[in-house]
This record gives sequence, C-alpha cells and structure tokens, in this order.
Amino acid sequence: MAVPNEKLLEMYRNVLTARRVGEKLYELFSSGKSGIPWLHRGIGEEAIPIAVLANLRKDDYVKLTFRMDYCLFAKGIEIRDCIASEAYKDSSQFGGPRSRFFWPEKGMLGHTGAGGEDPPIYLGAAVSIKYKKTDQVVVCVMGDGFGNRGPMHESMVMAASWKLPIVFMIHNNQYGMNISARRDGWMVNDLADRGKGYGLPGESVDGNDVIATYEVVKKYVDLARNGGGPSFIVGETYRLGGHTVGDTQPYRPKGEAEEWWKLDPLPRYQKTLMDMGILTKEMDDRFEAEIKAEVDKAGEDAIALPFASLENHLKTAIDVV
Ligand SMILES: Cc1ncc(C[n+]2csc(CCOP(=O)(O)OP(=O)(O)O)c2C)c(N)n1
Ligand SMILES: [Mg+2]
Repeated sequence: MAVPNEKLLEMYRNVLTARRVGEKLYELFSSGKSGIPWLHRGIGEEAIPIAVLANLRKDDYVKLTFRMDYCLFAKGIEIRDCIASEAYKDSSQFGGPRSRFFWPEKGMLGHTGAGGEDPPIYLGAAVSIKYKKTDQVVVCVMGDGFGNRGPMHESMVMAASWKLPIVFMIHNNQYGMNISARRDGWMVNDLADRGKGYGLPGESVDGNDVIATYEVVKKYVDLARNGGGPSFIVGETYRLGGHTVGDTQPYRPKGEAEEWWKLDPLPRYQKTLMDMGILTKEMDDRFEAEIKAEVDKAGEDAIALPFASLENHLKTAIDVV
C-alpha cells in the first residue's frame, strides 16, 4: 500500500528538523556552550530513526542508538530537551526527560553508558506488553558495534522463544568506534542473515532511503503488533564523520565518505518528493524557515538550563522508581 502523502511530508519535516538539530548541536559544541567535552555527530544518519518513529504510536517503546537519540523529538520530546540532553543540561525540573532520554511514560527507557546492555531492558518492556495483553510494540535499535554484544544475543533468543512483540533493528553506519563492524566484527556480508540463526524473520534495507526504510519497519512493526512475534532487521547507512568530533579517522579508506555523501538521505528524499509532486520549492522554503526558528529558539532555551547534576538525576530516578 502506498505511503500516504501526509506521512511522507511528516517524515520530510522530521528528517529536515533532525538535520538542523544535528547542526545546532555542533554549533553549541564548537562554541563551548555544551557541557559535554565530546560530540557524536549523526549527520546523514537521520533516515533510520525518523522512519522508525514514524511507525510508532505514543504508547510504544523505542530505543534509538545513542548517536541518534536527539531524533526523539519525533516521539514527543521537545526539541529543547533533545538538545539539553546532548549538552548535559537538565530539563527534568521543567517537564523534560530524566537523564539520557529516560522517560518511561513516553516509552523511552533510556540507554546504558556501558554500550550494548540495553536489549534486555527493552525485552522486559516486550514481556510487560505480552503480560498485559496490549497491542503495543517495542523497537530496539542497536548500532553495528553494540549490537554485536552478548546481551543482544540473549535477548534475541528469549524474544524468539517467547514470541515477544519486539523488532530488533541494527543501525549499521558501517563503523564501531574505529573498526568496520561489518568487516572486522560481524563476519557476514548481509547483517540480516544473523536473524535466521535465531529463527527471526527480517531483511536489510537501504537506510538512507526514507520511504524504503519506513516500509520495511512498518512490515515488522505490524507483524509484532498483530501477534506475529519478533524480528531482526538492518538499515544500511554511513557514519559520515568521525566517532566523535576531533577523531582524525586514520582507519577510514580514502574516498569512502565522499561516495556516501552522494547518498545523503536529506537531498535524496527532497528530490524524491519533488519528483512525486508532493513537495514544492515554496513548501520547502517555508519548512526551512519554520524549522530554523524553532531550532534556534530551542537551542537558546536549552543552553539557559542548569547543568545536569548527580543530585537531580538521582532525585528524578528515585521519583520514577
Ligand atoms: C561496553 C562498552 N564498550 C566500549 C564503549 C566505548 N564506545 C562508545 S561508542 C562505541 C562504538 C559503538 O558503535 P556502534 O554501536 O556501531 O554505534 P555508532 O558509534 O556507530 O553510532 C564504543 C566502542 C562503551 N561505551 N561501552
Ligand atoms: Mg556503528
């Protein structure tokens, strides 16, 4: 079934917003306004998180990769709070999420600093859904690095044997910290092959193609929602910059990033929608102006917030428990 025009435009606005938020984070970081001395940039990797979130209801659970968490504005977090969380500012006193995107009421159970420990947490959410007999789903997106760790394997085994409503997705940006995870970590060419060993259906998709990714995620979210159980899917994208800003990337083959810039999801999707007659130049200019104003204001508001403190984190964590 064709994706409705409204949905296509909603995703376009969100991909554009994600790009501008990513740029704002860099601006705040490089001008010394962020409270975190490093930045993991996600420019060019926005299609997967936005296509995932476009498939979810407010009451579904989701985890994105730590690099792309700022896209959670598309799950109902204010842009100010997305920026604040990435800049070590605390908006929890003002109605924002607690700590690193921990907001159970909105379906976000945060992510762990010891990377790769998250799948069992989200598996727990899937168990709760099965127990409560609701039609919610969980989408647990893992990087190609952290998705290769042990907790992911155990979670896939248990999800399969208990037929839980969870979609595991690998956001394959081709690199862990400084190795090619596909070449040096996974030892398979098509990462989706891994699901077969666990009895999980799934497939790989061009994760820089917004519509294709939306459709593949939809297929497996619908499966989970309709009682069909878990799956394992892979979005292929590319980390255009270093692991963090300042990484000189001696491990990256020359010319590789340049090739991937040609597949940048934003101009690609813009062209697709214009060719389809869904997006006009006038609409695009209007979106740009609206989003710029919104993101600039959100950036100012985020930076005016107090720095996060252990005391506040503990207090708000205890409030939840
Ligand atoms: C258990 C653990 N080992 C190592 C690290 C350091 N580390 C931070 S990010 C990262 C790479 C993760 O790669 P991937 O999951 O592909 O995410 P990406 O950086 O590509 O977004 C590593 C190794 C960590 N945080 N936790
Ligand atoms: Mg990676």
